[in-house]
Amino acid sequence: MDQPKKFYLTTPIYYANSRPHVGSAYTTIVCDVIARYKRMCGYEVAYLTGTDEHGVNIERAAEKLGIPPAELVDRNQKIFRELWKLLGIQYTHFVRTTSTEHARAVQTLIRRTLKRTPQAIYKAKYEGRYCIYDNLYVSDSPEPADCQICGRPAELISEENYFFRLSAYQDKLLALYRDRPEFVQPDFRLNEVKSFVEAGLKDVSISRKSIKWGIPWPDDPEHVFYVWYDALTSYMSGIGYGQGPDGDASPEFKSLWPADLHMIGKEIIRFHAVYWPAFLMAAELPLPEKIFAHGWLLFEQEKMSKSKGNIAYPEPIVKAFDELTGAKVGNDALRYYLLREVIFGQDGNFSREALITRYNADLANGLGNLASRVLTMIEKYQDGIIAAPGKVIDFGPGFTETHQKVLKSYGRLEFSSAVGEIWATIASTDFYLTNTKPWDDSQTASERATILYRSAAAVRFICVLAYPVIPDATQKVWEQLGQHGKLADVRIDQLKWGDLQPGTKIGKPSAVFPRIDKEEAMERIEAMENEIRNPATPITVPAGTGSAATAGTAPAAGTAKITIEDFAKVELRVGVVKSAERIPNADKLLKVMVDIGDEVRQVLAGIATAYAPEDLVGRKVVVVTNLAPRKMRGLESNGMLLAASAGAEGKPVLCTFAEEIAPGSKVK
Ligand code: ME8
Repeated sequence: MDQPKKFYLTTPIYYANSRPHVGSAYTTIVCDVIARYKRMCGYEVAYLTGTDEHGVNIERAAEKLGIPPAELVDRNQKIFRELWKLLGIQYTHFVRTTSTEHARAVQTLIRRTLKRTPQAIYKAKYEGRYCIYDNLYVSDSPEPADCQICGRPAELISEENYFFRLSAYQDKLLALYRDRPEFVQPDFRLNEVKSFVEAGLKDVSISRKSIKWGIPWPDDPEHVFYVWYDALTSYMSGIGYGQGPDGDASPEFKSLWPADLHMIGKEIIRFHAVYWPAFLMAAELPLPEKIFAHGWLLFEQEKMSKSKGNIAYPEPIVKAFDELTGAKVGNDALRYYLLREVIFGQDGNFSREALITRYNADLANGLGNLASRVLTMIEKYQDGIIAAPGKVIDFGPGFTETHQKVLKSYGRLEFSSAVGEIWATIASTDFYLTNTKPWDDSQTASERATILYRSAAAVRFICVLAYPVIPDATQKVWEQLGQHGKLADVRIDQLKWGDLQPGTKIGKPSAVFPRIDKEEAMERIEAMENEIRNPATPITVPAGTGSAATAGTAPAAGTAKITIEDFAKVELRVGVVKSAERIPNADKLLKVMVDIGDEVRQVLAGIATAYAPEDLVGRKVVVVTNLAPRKMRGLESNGMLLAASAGAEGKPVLCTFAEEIAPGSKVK
């Protein structure tokens, strides 16, 4: 038997100084789609990710928290792994740059370089400006300069370092770009890289004396490796470089290297398309096949980034969708949105509202509705059996054409067009059903069987093609269609229409994408994001009207008892409503100004369905006054109004007082 073809794919390893946001998760999600697609084409895929755990920004972040860097990175790498698990990321290798294996690999690489190309490394004095937030040399002169990514002033660095003679690689790199134009993609990025190299290359410092938190230079431990030399080597250390019997490479490394694809974001292209090939050339190691630099996810028109603080986190989105629908849909919703909305390679705007809209329109009303229509009719009219079509139908070149187009788009990493093609088939199948009306009494059993077979075959076809993007729901529909096994094992490149067997008994139809209420979803996402931003919330307060009450954080009956000291942490005061108003585009929230004795607070309360704003003025309420501020719909809420939650619908009923009581009085 033929050995399966191998495909080795990497994401950048993530800085372990903070938790991932939607922008950073984007690279990993995209790679997971590629990995799943390649596996469905028969490849044995190795997919590497990991955490970048050295460098000055980690050292400083740990210092701020008063913990050792090792503890900080250990804590943070777990957050990455948990997130990848939540997002269903099927990576095969996870590198931590603080591992001994990785350190050995970095040292092996430099030793090999010193042996093969000794003139590539030399010692000299370095003076320049360096951004500690983006780990980037901003300028090679001591003059003050701001970082081109985050805009902050860069720090002055002056020390004796080991240098890599990058200047000697200008011609070799230009020849590489000329001979292998696919090496850097998209092509407009290749042009940027070429212009950069053509303008002349300066040697780069690849060690540091001022930093302790790094991998020691072999035989000169006063120096640690510059974090990018260290980090780039992870693509090799993670698959066994430096661990083999010959001191260089393990059998796994030999079978996987060079990588087929390094997927990265555009801001780190220089490191990957200029430095990395030069480092490898000097070590006389093969170069990766391809580097693809995707665009940024923007949030409010700016790059979503931890140094700017304009961040959306993936966990609240996924969990809010799952909780509100009672189904595992959040992961598919996020993946679908990112892959569909952003033209891969370009920048794209991220908006939670747009994500919810897409979910309802394309997933709930689109695929979910089509699958449910078809399955319900098969159950109703054919006792749950996919009957043979009444007449032999030519499935038509249309589907073959779609199949080819989708494969081509996936192959070119044009995800938005792949998804667009698949959804066009959803629309045309819906249209076909509406036109042929299998529910019409005038249909004979044979006519109906033809329509339902064709529609079920379309749903099956869609499941296979959409699986890399929305793996959870497609697997569910697959099973509901009575198909066996894992979609992951189906060969997407060999998909055939006729593979749907007449006589198949379908499973129980159930909604795979229940609709979601936009406002409720927004509130819940924002509440969970606030929890991430202000993790120190001492205890949660049951049944209130602020976001905590709707976040599903209220302890269920029977949870652990709290002490009186715990309760005393919650500051409750009498408030009197001074004014209240609706918030545009929010059906449930009211903006309430409430007098709590020594100040008038703005509190956002989810009571608009039960109270008219004008009826609230003068009302006495109970306010949680020491709740960390949180933002909802762009407005700050400084506290929470307590309310009971009535009936199955959870209608809010505000807590109030029958007696006269002054605003600001303590409630205990
Ligand atoms: O760069 N939109 O790590 P990192 C799209 N440790 N992608 C984004 C993004 C955004 N708003 N923000 C971040 C590093 N990314 C280095 C890599 S590799 C040898 C070392 C992407 O945690 C970014 O482009 O800053 C990169 O692909 C990934 O998140 C990790 O970024």
